Amino acid sequence: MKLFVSEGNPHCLKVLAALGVTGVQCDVQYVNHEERVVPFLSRPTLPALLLPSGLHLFSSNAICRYLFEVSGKDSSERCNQWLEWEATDLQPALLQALHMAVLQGKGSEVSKVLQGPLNYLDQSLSKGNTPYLTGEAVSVADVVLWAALYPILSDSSLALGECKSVKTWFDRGAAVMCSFQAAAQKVLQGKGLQGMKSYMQRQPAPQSSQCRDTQSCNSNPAEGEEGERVVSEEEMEAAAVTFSKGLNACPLATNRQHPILPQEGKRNLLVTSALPYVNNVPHLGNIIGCVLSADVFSRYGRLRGWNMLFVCGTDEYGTATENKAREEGLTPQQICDKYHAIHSSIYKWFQIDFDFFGRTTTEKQTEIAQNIFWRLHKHDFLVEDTVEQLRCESCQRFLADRFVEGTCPHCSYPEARGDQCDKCGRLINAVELREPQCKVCRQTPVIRSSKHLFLDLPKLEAQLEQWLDKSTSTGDWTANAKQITRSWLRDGLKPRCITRDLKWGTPVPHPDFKEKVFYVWFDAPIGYLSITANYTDKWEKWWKNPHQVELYNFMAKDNVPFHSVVFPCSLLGAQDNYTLVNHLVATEYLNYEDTKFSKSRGVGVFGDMAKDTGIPSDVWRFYLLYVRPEGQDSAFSWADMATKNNSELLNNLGNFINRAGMFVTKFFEGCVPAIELQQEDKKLLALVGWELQQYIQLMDKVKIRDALKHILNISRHGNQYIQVNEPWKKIKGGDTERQRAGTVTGLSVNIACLLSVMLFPYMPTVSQTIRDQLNAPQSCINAMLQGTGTFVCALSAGHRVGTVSPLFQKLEVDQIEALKKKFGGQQPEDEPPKKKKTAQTAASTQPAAVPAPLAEVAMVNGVDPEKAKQLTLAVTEQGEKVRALKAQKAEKAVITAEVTKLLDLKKQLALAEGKSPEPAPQKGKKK
Ligand code: B3M
Ligand code: ZN
Repeated sequence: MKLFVSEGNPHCLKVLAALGVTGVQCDVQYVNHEERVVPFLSRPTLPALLLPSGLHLFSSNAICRYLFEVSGKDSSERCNQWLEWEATDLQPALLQALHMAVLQGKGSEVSKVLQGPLNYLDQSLSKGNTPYLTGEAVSVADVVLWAALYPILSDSSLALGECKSVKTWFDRGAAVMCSFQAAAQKVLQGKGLQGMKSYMQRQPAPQSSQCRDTQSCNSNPAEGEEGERVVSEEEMEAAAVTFSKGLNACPLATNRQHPILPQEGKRNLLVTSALPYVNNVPHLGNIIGCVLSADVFSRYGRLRGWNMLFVCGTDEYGTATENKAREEGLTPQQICDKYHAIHSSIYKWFQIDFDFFGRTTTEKQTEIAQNIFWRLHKHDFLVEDTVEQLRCESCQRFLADRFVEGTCPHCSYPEARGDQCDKCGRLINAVELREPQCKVCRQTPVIRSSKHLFLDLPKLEAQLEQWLDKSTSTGDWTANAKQITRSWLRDGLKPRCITRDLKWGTPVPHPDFKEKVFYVWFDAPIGYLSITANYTDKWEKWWKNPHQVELYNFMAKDNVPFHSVVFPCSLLGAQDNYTLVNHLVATEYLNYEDTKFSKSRGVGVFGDMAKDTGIPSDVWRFYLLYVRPEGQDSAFSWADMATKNNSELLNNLGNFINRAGMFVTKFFEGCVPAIELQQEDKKLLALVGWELQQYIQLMDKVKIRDALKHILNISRHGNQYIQVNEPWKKIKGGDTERQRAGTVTGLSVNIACLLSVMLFPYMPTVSQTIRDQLNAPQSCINAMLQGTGTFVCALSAGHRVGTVSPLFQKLEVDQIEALKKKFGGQQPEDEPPKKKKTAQTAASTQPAAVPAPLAEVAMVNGVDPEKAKQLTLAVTEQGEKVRALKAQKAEKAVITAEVTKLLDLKKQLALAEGKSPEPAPQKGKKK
């Protein structure tokens, strides 16, 4: 058994204490915070206990309980209740207290946050009248609570009030846990609370105290289960005052004038999204990861009044293009032209509002890439070396990294690419792959040597680290971006080859390397610069101006190391005052239903097909952003898309906006009635204002998915307000009643106007339609998103609205079923098994020289022992994944998707074993 812990992590104290008290034999290994000990979790989780069975436990309380059980002490029901309380009541308060004490220097306020739980503990101890929590002896509950409270209670500088029983209990524990205290010293590095600083800095900030105090925050407010937020009188008055100010003082929205250049005294943001490869059609996962996320943020930034430039373009060089050209019988240039146009039209349909969408095969690219090359050369950051390269004799060419697949030398993942392993994330040199295969013909390539140029990353490492420290601590890097970068640096940097034996690329200008071109990953990021240069001659004002410009890079997580390590090294080494990334925003992966998108299997929705579904572009955007893989992998699901469309867009958002507009039309002849605010209205204003603030805070930090939920919260508040006030009844009453109906209507229609603004980054067309229907003044767009958010009355009494009509349409079950079928590809079991040494990927496109699929030969009567072996492994792995997700209390949709995958794997396994795929009858069902 092996226990993985890290320094500064308070959860590790608990498991070390349990280890000390139980005396269980176990290796303890200290690892870095970011170490991904449990390989299938998308986030590092420490502590983790590796069991002899190979399974991991990674909830600190579960580990403690396990250690007690191993030592023969089963935990009682009472113990379990305490553990539950620790996890749900004490931990959130503790984390907040630690956050305040360690990061905010607010030690004096810690007692406020902890008072409640400590009082509860104190009363329970004094009532229980036993030395320990559950009786006469130390139990797992004592150990867990004791260690959880250890950092706080052993710090005498924190005044924690009178909790006599807690104090006696804690001191008693100290005597029992003497062996643990040495471990605690180690975890906290003898620095007490400050020993947790670097750990705490990496944690998301706990819920705000405002939120906690009212006891009403819901971790998933979008589900609408929350109790009411309690709003103070002051909040209500302030909201009313803001609202009444109206639009007057607000600046007018200005149109963009190209070329956009940095401006003195403004926030100048340069936004890029990863340059999509030109050789294929992007799928929904590509779209949400890069261009759509960047578009939402750019649209938002423009509303905020920031000076934004959003550039992107197709990544056109490299073997992938050469290959595609061969497949389609076109020249590489023709392929680029064809697919560049396809990409452009897809993004246009998705309303991606680039300031400029260029491409990498331009003269500017050659000029800038060669310039950077010569600068690196001059400053001595290039080294020459002879390399062994993989060459496929049957295809008669050197294999680019992406065109070789094999087993990862680090983690043994069988489908690692020649440049990177998708499982452990490490970068690989193609020749290091075990059992390499040419991806085109599946033959084993041979090794040949050739002279190449390398970027001397080790020489740039110190400079890089210094820059990274600054960039990651001052900018908004997503957790995965930081983690991937750190794990990359931890392994130490090696020189990286920047030249290739290819034709289709930017030529290497050095006379000794005349026949070669630049490696795409050296070349492509320079595309950001050259594309900007094709947009404006003054491109250097963006790219050589780090003091005036903030750079945001959007991408999927597999692109991170090239943007955080390799490219910054190129620019640092070139020493020309380049603008380096300040905010690296990386998404996790989006799956398709319960599987991966796959062009070859026809699985998933690709960009060019979305418009043929009849579902509007805005609805696609909404749903993709709703499930944006922000922080963890997520899945596109047709059924879920229909549900979200019907419940959130139609019943919640659309319903509210439509009702508000219709009341004005039907009850007030199309003119906004006078608004006379009462307490209840002010309360609504405060609630709406709060949601707006949350939205702004999240959007500022590029939490696009989270921010969207606050828009939906506002319309939920609005619907409830209308429902309670029933303007359709009041309009038929006496003067006071009619006036009340007027206020409710006036307020609602103004909320609809606010919603149109907040929706603009997500659903630009719907946003405009709402404003058209309400005939809203153009200036309202910029007005509401100033500062921390200002909800003002934009449609004042007497304002005439336009023609109001429904915004959304229901997605029907049969429609969704049909779409699901259409894009589902072949059933997995119909597909030839993906096996090593079989022609597969290119079977349809490379008719010549492709051997018959061996898999079919090896199968006898459908029984395929080799496949069964692989599937058995896959079933075990998937089973663990499902258990882990359940333990993490992951989202239901995510769990369901993984369970479906598991069932499907089991079915395939049964088939491969020649059994009937019917599930075995369930034995006594465990509860
Ligand atoms: N074309 C990889 C990708 O689309 C690559 C990104 C280049 S960004 C400079 O995943
Ligand atoms: Zn080959």
